[in-house]
Amino acid sequence: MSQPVVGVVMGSNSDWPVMCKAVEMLEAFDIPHEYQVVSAHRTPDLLFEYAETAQDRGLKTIIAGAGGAAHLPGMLAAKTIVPVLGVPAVSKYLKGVDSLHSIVQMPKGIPVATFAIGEAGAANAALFAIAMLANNDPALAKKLQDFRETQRQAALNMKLPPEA
Ligand code: RP5
Repeated sequence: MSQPVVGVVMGSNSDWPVMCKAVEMLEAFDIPHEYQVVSAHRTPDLLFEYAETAQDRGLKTIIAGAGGAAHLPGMLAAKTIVPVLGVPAVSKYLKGVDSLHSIVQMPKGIPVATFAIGEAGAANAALFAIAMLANNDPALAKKLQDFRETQRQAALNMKLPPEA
């Protein structure tokens, strides 16, 4: 795959079942990407290095997923001007509400675009990254339009009540 333009990071491999939905979406759209574990509290030096090198390495967006006291997206955003898209992971005890509040409540000045808790948030973060890239890529914009059309047709074909 060519030079990654989207980086997907997560605080733990336990976030993979959620964050793989972002990776799968990027793969479906043939977006050059990379993914790895970067933890704000377990590997803070790696976090700094990742954020500090992101722009020079060609990343246009970073999708960051974390759970609990989810400071990974905010800390990345503090260290790079590459846009950070935050995905709240589903946490064991508070079911991701803690993650959501941790990520969404960034103080003014250092933004993190925050998505829904869990798989929908991960997939939508990827779609949002794709939409930003599509601003300068007509072929990708067409793919995104086709994706929307597929969903439109699926909704139009829905039967009620749903079949078991
Ligand atoms: C966060 O702590 C991770 O993002 C994960 O959601 C949560 C729990 O991590 P593990 O204890 O499962 O490694 O850093």
